[in-house]
Amino acid sequence: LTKDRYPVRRGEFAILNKEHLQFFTDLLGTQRVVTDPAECESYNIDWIRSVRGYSTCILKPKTTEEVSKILSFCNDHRIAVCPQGGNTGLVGGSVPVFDEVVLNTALMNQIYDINDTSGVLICQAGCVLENLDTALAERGLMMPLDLGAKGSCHLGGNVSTNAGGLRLLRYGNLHGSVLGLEAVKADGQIVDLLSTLKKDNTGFHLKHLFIGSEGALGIVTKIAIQCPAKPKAVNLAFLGLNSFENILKVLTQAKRDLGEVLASCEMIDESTLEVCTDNLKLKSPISNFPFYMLIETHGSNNEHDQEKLNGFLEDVMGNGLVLDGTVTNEPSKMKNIWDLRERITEGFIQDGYVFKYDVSLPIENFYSLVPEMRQRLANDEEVVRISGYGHLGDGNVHFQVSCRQFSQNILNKIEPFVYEFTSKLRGSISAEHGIGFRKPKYVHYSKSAESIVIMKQLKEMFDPNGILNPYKVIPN
Ligand code: FAD
Ligand code: 2HG
Ligand code: ZN
Repeated sequence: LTKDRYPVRRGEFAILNKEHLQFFTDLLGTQRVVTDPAECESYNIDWIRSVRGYSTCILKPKTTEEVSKILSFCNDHRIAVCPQGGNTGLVGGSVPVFDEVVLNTALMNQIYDINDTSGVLICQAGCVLENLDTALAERGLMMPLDLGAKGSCHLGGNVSTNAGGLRLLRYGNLHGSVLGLEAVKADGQIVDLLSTLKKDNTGFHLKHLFIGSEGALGIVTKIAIQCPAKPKAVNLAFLGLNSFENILKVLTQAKRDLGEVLASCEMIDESTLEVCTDNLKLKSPISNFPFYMLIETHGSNNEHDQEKLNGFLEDVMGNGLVLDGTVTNEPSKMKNIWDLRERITEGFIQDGYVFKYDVSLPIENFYSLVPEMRQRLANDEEVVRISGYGHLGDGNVHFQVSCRQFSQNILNKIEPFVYEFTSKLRGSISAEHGIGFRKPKYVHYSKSAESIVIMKQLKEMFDPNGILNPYKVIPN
């Protein structure tokens, strides 16, 4: 357990023994305490198969009270705990590093209330995002967030990572839409912050500490979230362009011409689209271009929206900014187009090993990492592709370098260069995926020394024994 798989040492935590396991099975029953090594495997490996732990015990509580009793016991006995939702996280935060007990929220999947008038949904943390969206659709509502991992990720995982996704441009991030939450601290104390109010300035806004804290301060158990009306009209355009300069012009014009109906503005470069067309054999509705944009509108009147969208498209195609494009409001065609964007992560895995960077940059510099890195790695034959895509409307690029297999040589050429580059432009080295296990030592590129001290003080206050997600989020 202490062997040097990663450049970290196992903390002074207890090794799980029979008495510990007895406590867990007395509390949850044998069915909800997984110890079979084959069954434990999938909880130990992340979605992109980039990190693995060696946990021999997966706990599946159903209630807040059970979470509280587990944490109180673990805290008293110095047992390290890895909180886990759908295990779709991309920074190694959701799987143990060594033998931490995994506390998985899959069975905490109750929807308590959907209020048709206020649009507030209250549910447990383990509800799968897509299931919530389906339940809301029957009531004319939808989740304010959408991401490619929707079929697996849990709302508690989304809240804990402050997930962004494909419609943040229109509906904002979770600091805005989460109205309240309930969390359990490391010592088992239940913190009730489950407000459903839109306005509540009664002192410090404590819920925000749990939104995006990646399981380091507590386990989120319940959430109240503001859900918008499901749009009556949805239209999607897929456009081909020949330069990033033109992408910026089209973005500016989309914001002006589409105004309040603009819901998504994503971009994909040619090399990224190929992971879908070549690796996954998906079909693109238009021929090949150096860049593509997906622009989705959400509105309440299809005639009005189409008029706006068509006017905008006539303009950007007429003046040569967009070379080709297709527009649809047919659900199956929209799904085919969104697959080209949402399945990129899956497609990249087939290249081999992927060095992933999730960066916020000033919009003019959104794509600048790609040409810069192509130059730096021009003579490296190990590289399969260097590409960029992502949430253009939010200034969040997903920059990727894929190789047939992991290469220390390539890694040394990318890091810390990519972080220095981002920091110089006052960007963020993690726009939406978080810090997890992969990035604590790089936090200083985006956070001042004083902020890091406060992060450490908060960790000490919420989790003095450091049992929650050790080795992650907080820099040494
Ligand atoms: P997990 O992966 O299980 O956990 C993530 C982190 O949160 C871990 O540190 C874990 O310890 C902690 N955690 C989980 N549940 C809790 C809880 N209840 N209480 C406290 N801590 C908890 N992310 C985006 O932001 N935008 C995207 O567009 C996006 N698209 C994706 C597409 C694909 C195909 C994939 C695989 C991932 C994508 N992600 C995206 C990353 C990931 O899906 C999100 O971070 C998601 O929010 C994680 O949810 P999860 O339930 O899988 O959490
Ligand atoms: C997306 O926007 C996700 O598709 C995943 O955030 C990005 O795989 C990635 O790096
Ligand atoms: Zn993303």
